[in-house]
Amino acid sequence: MSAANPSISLESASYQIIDGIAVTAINNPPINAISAAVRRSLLAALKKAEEDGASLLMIYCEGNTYIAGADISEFGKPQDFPQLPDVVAAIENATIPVMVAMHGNALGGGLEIAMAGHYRSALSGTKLGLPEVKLGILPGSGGTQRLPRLVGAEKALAMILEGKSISGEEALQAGLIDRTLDGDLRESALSYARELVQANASTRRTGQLSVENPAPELFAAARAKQEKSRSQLLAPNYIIDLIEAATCSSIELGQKLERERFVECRASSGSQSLRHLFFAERTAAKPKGIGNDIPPRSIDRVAVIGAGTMGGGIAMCFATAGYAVTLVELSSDNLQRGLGVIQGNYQKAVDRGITQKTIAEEAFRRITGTTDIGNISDADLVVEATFESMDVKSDVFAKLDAICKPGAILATNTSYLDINEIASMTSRPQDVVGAHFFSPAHIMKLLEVVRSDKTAPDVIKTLMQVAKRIGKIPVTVGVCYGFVGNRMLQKYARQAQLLLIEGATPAQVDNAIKSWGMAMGPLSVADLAGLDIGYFSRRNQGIEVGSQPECSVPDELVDEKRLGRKTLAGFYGYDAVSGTQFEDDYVVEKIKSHSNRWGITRRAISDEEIVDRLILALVIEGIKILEEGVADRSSDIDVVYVNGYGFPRWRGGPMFYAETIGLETALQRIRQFQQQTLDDFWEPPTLLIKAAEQGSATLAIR
Ligand code: 3H9
Repeated sequence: MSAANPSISLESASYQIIDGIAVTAINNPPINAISAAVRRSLLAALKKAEEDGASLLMIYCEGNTYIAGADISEFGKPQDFPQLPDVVAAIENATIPVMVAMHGNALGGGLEIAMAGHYRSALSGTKLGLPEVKLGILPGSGGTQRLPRLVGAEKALAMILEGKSISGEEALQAGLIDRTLDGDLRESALSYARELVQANASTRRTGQLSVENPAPELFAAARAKQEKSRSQLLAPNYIIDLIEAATCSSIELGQKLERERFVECRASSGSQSLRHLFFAERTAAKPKGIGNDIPPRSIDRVAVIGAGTMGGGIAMCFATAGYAVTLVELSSDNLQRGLGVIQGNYQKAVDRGITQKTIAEEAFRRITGTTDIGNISDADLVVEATFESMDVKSDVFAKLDAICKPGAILATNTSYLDINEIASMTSRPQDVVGAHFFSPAHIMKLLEVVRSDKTAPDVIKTLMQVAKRIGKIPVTVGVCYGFVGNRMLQKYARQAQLLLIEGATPAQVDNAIKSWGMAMGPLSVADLAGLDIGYFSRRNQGIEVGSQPECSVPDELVDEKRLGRKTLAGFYGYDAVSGTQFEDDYVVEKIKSHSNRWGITRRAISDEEIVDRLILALVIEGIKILEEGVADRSSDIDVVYVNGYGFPRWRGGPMFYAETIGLETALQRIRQFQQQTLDDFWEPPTLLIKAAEQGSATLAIR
């Protein structure tokens, strides 16, 4: 029999004495983030437990997770007291032992609270980590000082620099926790608490431990790796400094330095961008007009039509996530080739240590190949990934309409084609939707979910949920040529071509934008994709060969069979043995001759102009997309760009970047380009003018 006092409420927690043990349960759904109310509740519980003469304070959380971190929505706003470092210090210096019981996600400030406690326990499936670096910050409440004292400098460095979580079992082995719990969290934690009391467990202060001497080269090697990664964020180097400081300084000194660095990182533009994306990605998962009341359809069996590069990658996404997949190809040869590529990709993942062999083999076994499209009549979701031609896709969708069971979702992976037209080939346009994956589909995170005029809301809801299950970041977009990402990319690529004709060289354009932070330059991207892709796309749009300044150079390169990297010649030359890219004088001379052809006097173009022309082209097209309602929100466009097009995360996406430099500044620069180029493209969009006139900091005005 246990003697329990009635439970009392403390703002965001409950408090109860059970058998002389003070038990406090934090309750701040959905993730028990450390809000000001949670901080106050923790201090109140501690004070009360000491006043009540409790033998121990046990802290755990209600709901499906322990504290998953500080409340990031409070960052950038005036902070309410007490601050987290004060709460953490009070817990460590408590006069009675404090035991923390964790489950779900024990992250960031949550783990920092636990490390300040004197005993730590966790359900086996708990994920424990300090992921702050992913938000451009560092642990700001003693994490960089206490983790190395518990698990050693090397493990702490790996955990904090990568921001990856470890399991309860691994945490036990590493010395981060003292006990794994099983079964009911509260009961299991209470029995551990009773054990501690019976054993007269004392207050053990992590801050008084010292860090075992790390290998001498540990920090130099970490700095060298960091240097190579060319990260523009402040946090990684500071983390290395702080863990090094933990090996030789007192906890007080270490924490003082940590706090200073934390505040600096939190205010940095890099962290603001990453926090913007954190919320943007979660908001994008909730398309406008698709409420919680809409039930999703049930998806078990998936079919993919086309076993080429895209189809194979898409099949892998579903199979890896546990779905049974039927892969359809026209000929047995193509099917076997496609299955071979899939198997090879799984093997590569095993060789690189990304997947375990058994998991990869199980996933591959979930894929069944067939050349008979009639075999997919029981599929709940079909993803068509055939050749990008309206004729081919119309034919496939007419067949699907005849074969598939009622209610099956029919998705097309088209990049450019009109999904309203594809849907009209069926008697069930409400079930037709776009599922635009990015290549390589089994790796790239972005999924554009394209809503046609008639797509039913539950189809969108289902696809958004399935996307999350297969590890994608989905964004709902409307129908237009190229949807959001490729439509913007075309304007960006066009500026790159015009810059060449006006005076720049391929390497100058690419280097300028890469130094700014893009993963690759537009001309290297064009060479990698193959110049023939753009060539055929222009012909499909009825644009005659070489008929415009922005396509005369690439059209001529294709006519000369310079198709890019695959032919070792494109905008660049490539070394036949090493594949190394180099600026090719032949191409530079060709570009100059095209400048002459168009009557353009070449001029020196600054890197600043190159960057502004390219990025503001994205911004203009993004704003038009917003005006037309093709994207629900400007933050959705940012999510598309950082996850699908190599836009630097630490700049937050093109729309956030425009807001960062100021909409008035963006407008002025666009007007300069309008005057300078006399190109209608630079006509400032109404939404931008309105936002700038109103002095708005964001594009979220209507
Ligand atoms: C930190 O701790 C700093 C300290 O070192 C020092 C301080 C002095 N704050 O992701 P989900 C919301 S920094 C506010 O969809 P899941 C999220 O927006 C923090 N809100 O669920 C969403 O809201 P909504 C270190 C947050 O199950 C809802 O919760 N910690 C926060 O897929 C559900 O989120 C981290 O970086 C937050 N910290 O994944 C962990 N976290 O429903 C960040 C979530 O309105 N969080 N929300 O859209 C995560 O990684 C995931 O949310 C988690 C759950 C794995 C916990």
